Amino acid sequence: MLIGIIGLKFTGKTTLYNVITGAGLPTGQGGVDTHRAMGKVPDPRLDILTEMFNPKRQVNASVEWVDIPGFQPGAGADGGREATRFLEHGRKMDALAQVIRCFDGGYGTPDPMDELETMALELALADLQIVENRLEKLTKEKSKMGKVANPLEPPMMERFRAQLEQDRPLRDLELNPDENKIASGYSFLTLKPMIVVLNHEEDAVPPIDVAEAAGRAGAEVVSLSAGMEEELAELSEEEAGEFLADLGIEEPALNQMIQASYGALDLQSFFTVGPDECRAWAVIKGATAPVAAGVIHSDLQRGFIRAEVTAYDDLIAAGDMSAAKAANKVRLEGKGYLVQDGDILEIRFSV
Ligand SMILES: Nc1nc2c(ncn2[C@@H]2O[C@H](COP(=O)(O)OP(=O)(O)OP(=O)(O)O)[C@@H](O)[C@H]2O)c(=O)[nH]1
Ligand SMILES: [Mg+2]
Repeated sequence: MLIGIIGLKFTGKTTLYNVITGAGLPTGQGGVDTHRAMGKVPDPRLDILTEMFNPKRQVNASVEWVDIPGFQPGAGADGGREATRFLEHGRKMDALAQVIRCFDGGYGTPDPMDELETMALELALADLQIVENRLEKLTKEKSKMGKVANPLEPPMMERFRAQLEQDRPLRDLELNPDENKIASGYSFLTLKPMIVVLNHEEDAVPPIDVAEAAGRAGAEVVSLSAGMEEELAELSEEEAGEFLADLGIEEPALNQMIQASYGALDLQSFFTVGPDECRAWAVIKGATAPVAAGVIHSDLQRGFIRAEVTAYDDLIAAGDMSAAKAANKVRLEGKGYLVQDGDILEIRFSV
């Protein structure tokens, strides 16, 4: 899972990236390089399972974060190149997180609504260009061959154009599975799951109107203070926790970013346990047991027979696996079973 951190210049992207990856990159320097780092997904349930099963290793799920250089709208030829570069990076991501500056920090009065709208426009224009190029090609194809390869595509692209011309994201449109398949071939930016990060001073109230506007455009909204949390990196975990609690901050930036990412990508967690490893995995909500098995290994999906399923809460209530079995909390489920968040799975398979 690849999440790209995007935004205008000096909004705190690299600061946030440092907070969630511990990378320690210099900030406030207008970087032009892209950085990537894998980050563990913290999950207290997995820590408890590890205590219970005492395996050789614990393997958390992971997310890869990408710090993408910011862009300056309307910055002439050079700014134009920069904008293109940021869009090219963005297309490779599974989800985008736009950081918005809600602090002054010596960069002038913040205008979070303007940043939100500027980015929405930039992404919509980039997608519109693809749609228009495609429509042009389809028109040529039709006049040359008398028809197009996929008759679903021209009306779909027309719909896309109408949507984008109103600066609305493609994410808002209802697509049927066939359309989704066609659209997925184009890496549309406004079709990607979106997180909007309101980066503000720790004692400030994040702008509610911007949060609402972002929510209406289908984004997950996070509000945090990257600058303040970066300073906490010098403290011990315990001291940092106390500091956040004093400020009334319940979830540190990393947890908020993970929750928003899972929300935007519609993911949930399941676990596998055993003497070798206790491990957390991410799978799309609504996935069947074989699809979840396929996240572990394609053989497990291909040769799926059934899954032994224990709900995390049932296991904790029972105390251990044999007590859960005795209490009939370990169920045998077939191919149609829909995996639930927190399920502990053991896949029976044969290939
Ligand atoms: N006051 C305040 N300053 C912050 C906050 N977050 C980041 N900053 C500061 O804002 C400046 C810019 O931060 P960066 O993280 O470098 O911004 P960026 O978005 O990566 O900038 P570019 O890579 O140039 O686009 C730095 O001096 C940070 O210390 C915050 O929450 N409050
Ligand atoms: Mg930066």
